[in-house]
Order: sequence, then C-alpha cells, then structure tokens
Amino acid sequence: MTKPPTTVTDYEVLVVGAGFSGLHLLHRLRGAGHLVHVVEQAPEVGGTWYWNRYPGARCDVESVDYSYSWDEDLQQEWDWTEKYPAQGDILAYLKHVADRFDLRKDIDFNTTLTGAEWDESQGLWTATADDGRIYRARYLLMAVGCLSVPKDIDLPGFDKFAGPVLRTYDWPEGEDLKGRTVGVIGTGSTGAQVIPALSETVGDLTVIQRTPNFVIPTRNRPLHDGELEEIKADYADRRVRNRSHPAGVFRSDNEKNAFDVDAQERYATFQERWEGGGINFLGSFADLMFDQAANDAVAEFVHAKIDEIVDDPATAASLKPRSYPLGAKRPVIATDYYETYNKDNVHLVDVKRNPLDTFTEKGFRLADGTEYAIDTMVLATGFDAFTGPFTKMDIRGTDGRSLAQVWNREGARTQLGFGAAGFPNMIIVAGVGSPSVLANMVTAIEQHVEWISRLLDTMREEGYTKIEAQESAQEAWAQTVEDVAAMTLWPNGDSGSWYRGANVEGKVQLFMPYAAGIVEYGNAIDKSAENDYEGFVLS
Ligand code: NA7
Repeated sequence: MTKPPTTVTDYEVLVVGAGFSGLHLLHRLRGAGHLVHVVEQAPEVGGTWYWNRYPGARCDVESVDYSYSWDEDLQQEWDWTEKYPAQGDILAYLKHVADRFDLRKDIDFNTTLTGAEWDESQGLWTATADDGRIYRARYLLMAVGCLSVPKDIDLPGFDKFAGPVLRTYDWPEGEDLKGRTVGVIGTGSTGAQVIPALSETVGDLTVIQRTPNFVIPTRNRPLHDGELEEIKADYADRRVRNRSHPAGVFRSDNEKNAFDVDAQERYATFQERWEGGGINFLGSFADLMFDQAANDAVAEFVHAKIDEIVDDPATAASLKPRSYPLGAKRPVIATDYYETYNKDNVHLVDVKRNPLDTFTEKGFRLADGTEYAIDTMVLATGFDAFTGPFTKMDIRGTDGRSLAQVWNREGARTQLGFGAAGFPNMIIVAGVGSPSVLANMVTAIEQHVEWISRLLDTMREEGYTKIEAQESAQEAWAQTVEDVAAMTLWPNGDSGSWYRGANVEGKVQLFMPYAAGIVEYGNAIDKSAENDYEGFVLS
C-alpha cells in the first residue's frame, strides 16, 4: 500500500479521541468559535464503547445518568430501554449524537497518532499520524480515556498456545464462541460480565482466577412503563442532584455508620441494598470505605452470599476475596456471576492456590502438573490504566523531554488533572489526578470539558497563547491525591489495583484518581480558574 503524501493541517485545537470526551469537546469548542479537529483511531465514534463489544458488556451506571446533560432536546428525545445500558445501546447513542450535532465532518477516523512534539518557538504542537499525516495545533487535548490501552500479556509461556486468542478489549463483532472449549483469564469487571454471557453459548468454560473480586448483583431490568417519562419530566433537576454527589450520580447514601446500628439492622440494610442491586450497595453505611471494621462487616455479608449462592464449597471458598478491603479493587457489578459457577459446563481454576505453571500448545498446566485442554483463550486481563495511552505515544514537551520517560520513571503527576509541567498546551481530559473512574465518568467528563472550554475562551479573550502547569503546584496536587486516598481504605491490602498502577509489572505506583469526588474537585478547579488559573502559568 502506498502512503498518502504527507500533508500538514493547522488547527487551533486538536482533540485526540472521539469518545464521550472528544465528542463533547468538539461540540462545545466549535460552538464557541474555536477551530477544532478530532483524530480517532477507530473507524467510528464511541471510544471505550466502540472497542469493548464482548458478550455481556454493559455499563454499571444507570442509562439515564450515563448520558450527556448539556442538551435538553437530546435528553428528551433519546429513549433508553433498560435500567443499565448495554454496550450497543451506548454506542448507538454516541453515533446519534455525532449525527445529530454534525460532528463527523470534523473527525478524522482510522487515524492513530504516534507522536506529538511541542515547538516552543512557534508555540505549536506538531502531531504525526501512523500514515504520515501531520497536524499542527496550538492546543493538544488528550481525550484518550482511562482504560483504552490493554495491559501487555504477562502470562507464563503464553506464546506456546496455538489456538485462537480473543481479547475482550477488541472483540470481533458477533463472535459468541458457540460450542467451543474456552478458557477465560481475568475476573475483574470485564471477566465478571463476559463469563456469565459466554457460559450460555460455549461448550465448556474454564475460568482462571488469580484474585477474586467482590461482585454485587446489577439487577438490570427493562424500564417500566412510564418510568422514562417520569425521569424526563425531572431531568434537569436529576442532573443537578447527580452533580451534588461526590460520585457524580445521585445515591441515597445511608448517613449512619455500620456500628451505629445492631447486627440485625446492619444485616437488613445490606440485604435491602443487595436486593436493590448496583452501586447503591456501596452506600449501605457511611463508613464502609473508611473504617476497617465496617468494611469487614460488608465483606462478611458478601462472603455469606457467595456461600448461599454457590453450590460447591471449594469453589465458593475460592471466590471469596480476603486479601483486601471491599473497594480497594473497583467493586464489580454483574449479573448472575456467582450463579454461573453452578453450571455443569463452568469450572473455576484458582491459580492463587495452584499456580499457573505454563500455557501449552493446547491449553495450560498448573504447578501440580494438572493439564487443562482449551481450544480458544479469552483475555480479560485489564488495562495499562490512565498512563497507557500517553506512554505508548512519543510525546515530547519543552526541550524535547519525553512524557513517557518522565511518567515511567517518576509516575504520572498533573496539576489538578489538566496539565503536566514541561508539556505546555497539552490538556488532559478526565484522567490521572481527577475523579474520573471514581465517579460517573460522563459527569466527570462534562465537568472537565466545561473547565477547559472556559479556559480556552479566557485565553482567547485575554490574548494568552500558552498555559503550563507549575512543577510545585503539580507536586502539591499529586500529594493531595495521595493524601485523600490515604484517608480511605482504597489503597489498603494486597489488591494489585489498577487505581495505583499495581496491575502492571514495574509501573511506578501512585494513586491516580482523585478520591474526594466531583464536588470537592469542582471547588478546587473553580478556585484555580477564579484566581487567574493558580498553579498554571499563562503567557
Ligand atoms: P481489571 O479489573 O484490571 O481485571 C483484570 C483481571 O485479569 C483481574 O482479575 C486480574 O487478576 C486478571 N489478570 C491480569 N493479569 C493476570 C495474570 N498474569 N495472571 C492471572 N490473572 C491476571 O480489568 P477489567 O477489564 O476487568 O476492568 C477494568 C475496568 O473497566 C473496570 O474496573 C471498570 O471500571 C471498567 P489480579 O486481580 O491482577 O490478580
């Protein structure tokens, strides 16, 4: 194939990514008169929701809340059908948004940026695509998602395995592995969705589990007659309520602590919220994420549920998380997860008890010599979270410094989540140092897009062309992010969580999302903006 001739295109703003963040940025900045363009590696909009099309993929935030709030007509005309949206529903919604607001004309699809370099003398970023196209822009907006680069394969002897390998991350459209003998590795949010779904179609399913997760039932259901109309009548107020909760989605959290009540009331509270399903379970008591004894109580409740649901006692024992508090790994919301292990065609292999020795041509072998025959392997092994999309690109800031080198050596630090010292005019959307994954991602994105849009308007009005994070402010913010996390149980135990980069061998461990939530965070970023963008240098 011949490469297209190198072309150079100039914009004021170049946005990388056409998921929830990139689409909103394009609409908002274009509407404010900025010359903005988007590049997207996929052939379609959607970002995370374009790629993750594995069987069972579904969001754990309710449909009506996991959607844009910035256009009343849009939210009134779009009809969600289920309480929790399936991947295909979210993708259909984002395609509709792209069409309805005529966004596609400013997006280059099938375009992967390999690098971007800051030119100090001109005050411009020059970004290069894998086909040689070059984009120049004053601002580089990284709307690349937190979970968009899969973790490298780190499984012993995996290259010996000769059968087909499917990754949940870029699942082939419509593949259901009917009748096959399948192995799944990974029991995080993705594994817990794909395992029950595949158990319906495959012949035989072997699940390789290293660390068990706390899995809370989703209780998904179709929206009742009239339910959507009722929500729509109150939509604007509902969005305000969502913004008033740290998690970016309104939850009726219990104000009592777990030991303010007796054992009977504690059990009844957990039980009621377990029956209700979803993340409301985490609001059972106010101190679940702060007090070890309260957390032990909720863990004990989930353990008892596993015993109740799972028939085989050895399997039930393996499924109980014991090495970290509930919440230290992202709690998993899934449908029929524990029930799936009662099926005759599903087997759990606990590789903490009996380690994985090696993959073989036709399956895998455990340390005690037991061999498993597999014809297709499914990898649900997670992501190089937050930093992966940045470090896989060659991003060069002031004096040619490499972002990958800085972040790989020192860990990822940002000023208020938006910028990194030494990388002027590179603005990050809903990533490291912001609430992002610890909140309803769409609300967190809207908060970021609004702040960025106000920043760019202000810079234009006041004649500024360069913004850069101050090193000292960035250090202080990274410390705040760490300190806030340390007030909770999230960093505790042996969780290996991607929240702090512990799932990737050799990654510098820093707690990456800002754990105080969107309300505190909103105050911090607004304060900076009101004080002439304190913590940044504008010039
Ligand atoms: P996660 O939550 O990082 O889960 C990855 C799973 O893969 C987890 O169970 C891992 O076990 C397992 N894994 C990864 N590498 C290995 C090796 N080498 N051996 C055995 N098991 C392994 O990713 P998900 O995609 O499920 O979810 C990510 C987020 O997407 C989720 O939190 C939602 O926000 C949406 P481990 O726990 O490391 O022992």
